[in-house]
Amino acid sequence: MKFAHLADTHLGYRQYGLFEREKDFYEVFDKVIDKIIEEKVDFVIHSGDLFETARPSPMALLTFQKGLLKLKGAGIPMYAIAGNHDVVMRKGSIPPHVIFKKLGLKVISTINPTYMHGDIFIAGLPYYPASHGKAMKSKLAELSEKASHHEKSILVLHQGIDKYFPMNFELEIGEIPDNFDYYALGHIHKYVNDAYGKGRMVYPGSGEIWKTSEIPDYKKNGKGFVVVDFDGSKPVVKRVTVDIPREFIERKIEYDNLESGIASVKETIKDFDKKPILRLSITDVKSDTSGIYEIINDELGDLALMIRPTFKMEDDDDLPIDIDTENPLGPPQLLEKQLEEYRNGEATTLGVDLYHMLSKDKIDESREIINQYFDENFTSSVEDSEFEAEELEMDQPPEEKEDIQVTFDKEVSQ
Ligand SMILES: [Mn+2]
Repeated sequence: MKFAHLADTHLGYRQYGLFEREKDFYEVFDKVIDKIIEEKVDFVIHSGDLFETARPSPMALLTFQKGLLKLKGAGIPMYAIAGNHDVVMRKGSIPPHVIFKKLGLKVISTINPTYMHGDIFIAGLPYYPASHGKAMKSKLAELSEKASHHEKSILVLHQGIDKYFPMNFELEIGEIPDNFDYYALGHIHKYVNDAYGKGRMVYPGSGEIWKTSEIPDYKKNGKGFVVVDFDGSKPVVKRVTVDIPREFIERKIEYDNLESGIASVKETIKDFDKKPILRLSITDVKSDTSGIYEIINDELGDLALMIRPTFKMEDDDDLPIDIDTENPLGPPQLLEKQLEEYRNGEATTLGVDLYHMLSKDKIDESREIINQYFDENFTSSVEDSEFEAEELEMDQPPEEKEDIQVTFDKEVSQ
């Protein structure tokens, strides 16, 4: 028995507000489905954040439907949980996954947390925020007890674990039951493949570069999914990578070598099939930034989907510690000093970048970096705040119960 495990496909995400980026996420999903079929697996597990939001656009829904039907045509069923992005747990709310049950999607939910695929026991839970840790742990104990009656078992979760995600986690590694053979996880957008319990614990990572902080992991592990051979005494995990449609190019250019730096970037990207996203960091800047913007745009504008330059002024490194009346600080430095109290380097950078951009009336660029900052830092906490304590169990409407139960019984009897 072989299965594919993927997660965090975030269908419908429009990075930088660009439709091209939304289409990139769809394109990579199509490729993943084709590769899964090539791998001749018996089933697929999706560990959450299938969609970017709990209210996906028709195009996001259609992309998933196309993939699901392709798998169905190849005789490959999919099991899926909701992640923090694709469910809003208000009373009566349901994840978009439910739409696809009639097309064969096996939704793993709090009401219907277990399935049998042949003799493999598949159990899972949708995303639980840290505030609901107690409820989650008691559910995990129940699933662990059930798994103990089966030879082979898989646990599907969409959570951060302290060992891999120390900044923001809901579970400590020791709190996860250790009697499963495979842990099909989602939520962390980087590739993790570790020993745990009776077998392996895997985060396949996200399908595309959702945050630029994922670029180092992308360079190391690529983007894609895993295929798990479940026949031996231990699961054997194979990484399958999928080319993402366009590259992110990061370059540091010294102001004194601006021309040759830009020429070198131009040389790198001139033959790319799809326009890349350029992240240029211009250092030791000795002039006003609007002139540099113009040069960059003139030279590279037609070759890139988007150019995101940042500027480091020549004297940024040696800030005076106290305000010296002989040599007063300039406005950017004063701003930076003021922002230091928040102890948040990214917020300080944003503030200073905004100062430089708005001084030059770069309104659109300013709006863009604000949106980007918001996307990268607040998206998941905004979703979390929509959670209400007593509503946790409601990820399926009551009238769905009977229907789910029928599917469940049918699966068990197979
Ligand atoms: Mn995600």
